Amino acid sequence: MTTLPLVPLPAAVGAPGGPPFVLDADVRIGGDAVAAGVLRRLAATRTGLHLGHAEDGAAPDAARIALTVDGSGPAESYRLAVRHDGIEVRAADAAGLFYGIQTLGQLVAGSATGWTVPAADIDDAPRFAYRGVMLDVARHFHDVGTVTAFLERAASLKFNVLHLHLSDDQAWRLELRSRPELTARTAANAVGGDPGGFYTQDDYRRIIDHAAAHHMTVVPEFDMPGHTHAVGIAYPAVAAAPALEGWDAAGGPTPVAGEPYTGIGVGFSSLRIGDAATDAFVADVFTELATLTPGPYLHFGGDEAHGTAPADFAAFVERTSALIARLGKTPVAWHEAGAAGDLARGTVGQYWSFVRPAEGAAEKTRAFTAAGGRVILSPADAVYLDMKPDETATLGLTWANGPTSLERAYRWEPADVIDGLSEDDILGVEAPLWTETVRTLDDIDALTFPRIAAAAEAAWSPRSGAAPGRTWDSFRSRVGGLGPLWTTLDIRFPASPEVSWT
Ligand code: TNX
Repeated sequence: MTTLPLVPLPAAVGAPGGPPFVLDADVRIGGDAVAAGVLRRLAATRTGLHLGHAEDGAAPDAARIALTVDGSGPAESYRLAVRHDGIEVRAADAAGLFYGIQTLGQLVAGSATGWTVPAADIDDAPRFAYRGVMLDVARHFHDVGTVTAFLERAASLKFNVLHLHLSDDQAWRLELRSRPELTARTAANAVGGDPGGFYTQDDYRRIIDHAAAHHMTVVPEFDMPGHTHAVGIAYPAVAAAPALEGWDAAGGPTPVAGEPYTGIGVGFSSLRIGDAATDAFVADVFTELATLTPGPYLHFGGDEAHGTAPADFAAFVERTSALIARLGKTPVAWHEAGAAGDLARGTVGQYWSFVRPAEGAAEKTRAFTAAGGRVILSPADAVYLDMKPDETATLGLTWANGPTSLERAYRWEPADVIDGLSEDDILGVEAPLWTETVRTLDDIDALTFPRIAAAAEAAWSPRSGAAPGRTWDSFRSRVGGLGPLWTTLDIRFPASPEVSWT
């Protein structure tokens, strides 16, 4: 049964046997109207069939596909029952119903005689509440259409968070009324001198609305106190001079204060800490970001601040996490921030060291749980989507023990990465796509697929051993069965040789 092409693997899959459900133009969808719209669009894309809606007022079970939120079961859970004479999806909430429909979409099979759905009983709920993907829109700008295409891909694999890395040394990408020079003076820039861009506040709202319609929360990041060379172009008073001693230019240009930085080196820039102008700047940008962002999290970066003195870094982390908490949001920071000053209670840490933690990384990450926060796991050698998938890849980086095969992306267990974290300490899993080498949606697909499917399974499915089919061999054949669906969704996935495509 687990060879059904289902990714992420559901918590429980049963095979009642018997004839399949035949999906043809006579099928009617009843029940929840919003979910019915989602299913109609998915069915039309996958099969070309335009399914009707059961008449208004008709009992949901009069239709042949019934979609119901019944409020039972854990958050985001659903039950899907397929028999030859009908399909029923019952869910705890609207998100669960959306996920039941994504599962149903994966089950639709084509043959010479038409479309069918195999008889099945699925009882499914996520392992982790936070299932994220990240897109770096700072190194290269990605327009609203690209971002929405990316988040739709992720939502179809049951991810529920879109983390946007909105600022870095190269540029600032979100228009702020309080600090208009940020985008005015830096947004045209990008790595390699490529075209830039930025989101107006309307654009940002469109992304948030599109994400919400796909049951995804947007987590915005302004990266500080490092990764701030662009801030110094817009507001020179708040930036320190570039710290270039021992700095690795990664073969590219050397940063010059006040001029665009188009290379991909990191760790040279810093805000000027302990200065009233800097405090006012940080307060302005996060206060405005809080008003623009309905979701509960604001990410303040904190990674690779090699140009910031340790005492200054500690002071910055303390102040900024407290500021965000005062704004009524939960602060999130990369794990380095855990080593520094007192974190505001509940600050979430995002771990980006390896599956086997590098020196000090586990300890820094545990500092978040000690301060009452939880942890997002993004082990770079497993879930960094920007690592080359193999030696021949033209896109991507290799610093995280790269290249990263699909098998390596799959074979890791979230609870085993950091000693001393309980299952409850883990908020979830996030797969970041940094875009030093990534310019277009085709580039995004080429690096993201199929490894995003491995991250989805780590985030959603029971741990290895806790469900039949939660194995590498099952996974590579289940992914292989998704090829036709991904093709109809216009995803330009590379035909990874590690997958048995069908
Ligand atoms: C490290 S991971 C970074 C980013 C780079 C990425 C490239 C992290 C928090 N910082 O600045 O884009 O590596 O893989």
